[in-house]
Amino acid sequence: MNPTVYEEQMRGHEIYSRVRIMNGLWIVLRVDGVAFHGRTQGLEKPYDATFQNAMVRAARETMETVDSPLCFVESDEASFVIRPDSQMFGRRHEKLVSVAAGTMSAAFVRFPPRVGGGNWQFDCRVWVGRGVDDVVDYMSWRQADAGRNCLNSWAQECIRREGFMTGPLPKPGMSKTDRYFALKGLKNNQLHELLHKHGINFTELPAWQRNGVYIRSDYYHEFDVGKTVSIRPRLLRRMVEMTDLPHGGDFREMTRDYLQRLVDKVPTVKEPPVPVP
Ligand SMILES: Nc1nc2c(ncn2[C@@H]2O[C@H](COP(=O)(O)OP(=O)(O)O)[C@@H](O)[C@H]2O)c(=O)[nH]1
Ligand SMILES: [Mg+2]
Repeated sequence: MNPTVYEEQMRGHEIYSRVRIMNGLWIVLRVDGVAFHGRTQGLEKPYDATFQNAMVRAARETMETVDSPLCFVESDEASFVIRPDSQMFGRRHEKLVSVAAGTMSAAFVRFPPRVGGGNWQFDCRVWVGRGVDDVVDYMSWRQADAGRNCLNSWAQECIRREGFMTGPLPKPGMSKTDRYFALKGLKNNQLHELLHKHGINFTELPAWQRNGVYIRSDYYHEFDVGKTVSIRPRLLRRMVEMTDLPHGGDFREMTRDYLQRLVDKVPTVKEPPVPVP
C-alpha cells in the first residue's frame, strides 16, 4: 500500500486524539494516586509529612508542565486549574491528561516518601467549568473532601490507638472489618467526640490536613524606573505555597478573588511574594 495512504488510514484510527476542550471553558485536571491506600501502609498515619512534601513538590513541577497557575493538593490528589484561554497542548484532552499524570508520577518518585515505593502512579481526569463561580464551587467541593478525610482518618487513628483492631471483639459475630467500618455509621459530632477522648481538638489540627494546600502563581508589578518620565510596570510571577488556608466562605472568597484577577490580567498581590525554596 502507498505509505502516505497507509499513514493517513492509521492516523484515522486515533479518534480520541482530536478531542479538544472548547476555548472559553475553565479546565481542572485532577490527578489521584493509584491504589495509594496500600502503598502508604508503612507511612505515618494518618498524615505523613514526607508524603505531603512529595505531593506538593511533584504538583509544583506538574503546574509548570501543564500551564496551571493554581493547584489544590489534599491527601493523594492534586487539582490543576487551567485558564479558559490557555492553548496548552492545543487543549487536547488526551495530551493534557496523559502529560499531567506522567509528570506527576515521574516527579513524585524524585521526592520519595520515607517508606513505601515501587510504582507511585497517578491517574488523571478532566473537569470543566463555565466560569469563575464553577471553579470556586469545584474548589469548595475538594476542600470539603479534605475536611471529611481528615476527620475520618484521625478517627480511624484513635480506634487504632484504642487497640480496637487488635483487642477482643466487642460483639459476637462481629469481624475486625465490621468494627473498622462501624466508623462509617458515626455522625460527625460522634467522630469529633471520639477525637476529643484522645485529646485531639479537630480545629487545632494543622490547617494543611483539614483544609488542604494551595500552590499558586502570584503576579505582581515590578516598576522599571527609567531615565524618562514614564514608569512602565512589568507583570512578574512567583510561586507560593499556602499551607495555612482558611475554609468555607473565606476560602471561596480568596479563590474567587484570585481567579477574577487572572481573568482581568491584573496583579494578584501588591508586593512580590516571598520566594519558596
Ligand atoms: N499513611 C498515610 N496515608 C495517606 C496519606 N495521605 C493519603 N494517604 C492514603 O491515601 C489514600 C487515598 O485515598 P484513595 O485515593 O481513595 O485510595 P486509593 O484508591 O487506594 O488511592 C487514603 O486512603 C490514605 O490511606 C498520608 O499522609 N499518610
Ligand atoms: Mg488514590
